[in-house]
Amino acid sequence: MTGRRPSVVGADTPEPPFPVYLKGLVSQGFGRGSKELGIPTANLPEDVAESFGKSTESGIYYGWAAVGACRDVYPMVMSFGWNPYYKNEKRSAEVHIIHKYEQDFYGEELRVIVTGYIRAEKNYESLDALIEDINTDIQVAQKSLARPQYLALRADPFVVPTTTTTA
Ligand code: ADP
Ligand code: RBF
Ligand code: MG
Repeated sequence: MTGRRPSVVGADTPEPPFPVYLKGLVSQGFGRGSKELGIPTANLPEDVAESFGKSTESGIYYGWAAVGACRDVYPMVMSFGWNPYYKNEKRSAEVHIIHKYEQDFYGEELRVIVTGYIRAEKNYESLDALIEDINTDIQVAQKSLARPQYLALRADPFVVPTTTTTA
């Protein structure tokens, strides 16, 4: 049992180090089947994850995300943590965008504004428990992002490409 969790996290205005701006080409993950769980996670490049780790701890974060030339900005939840796959030498940053995409977007530019921290990473006894917590993370992100100072970042030029920008 995970118990009840707060439905909104973080101050009403993002506090340092947030907002944190991350950008990179989507790379192949570890094929752990996130998509099969209904929760695909797009991986940011390792060096981008490394730079995020300089100002933050491991855990689950929320914010805004946009892909490629598309000007639509969606809420996102991000898992940032040590990766056993690399014998815990590297941390990965995996972004689940809260939007239904018709196609994969490997190799495209992913732009993310991390606006706050949700919780620490946990070890789960079952996949169902993990999925339940991720679904709660998604609700927490949506509610937390509905505040004015967070909504304002959705229009930030960092995530919304101008019409003249080339990738
Ligand atoms: P991998 O192990 O390669 O990360 P996943 O099963 O986690 O595989 O799938 C991630 C890929 O799914 C992303 O790189 C992206 O191309 C695609 N994708 C489709 N919809 C989404 C979404 N809503 N959020 C994140 N990635 C998505
Ligand atoms: N994996 C964990 O082992 N513990 C976690 O607390 C955890 N939280 C996650 C939260 C979010 C929002 C997302 C998208 C993934 C999370 N994962 C967690 C899953 C992990 O990073 C990876 O996506 C899965 O291992 C893929 O099946
Ligand atoms: Mg993934």
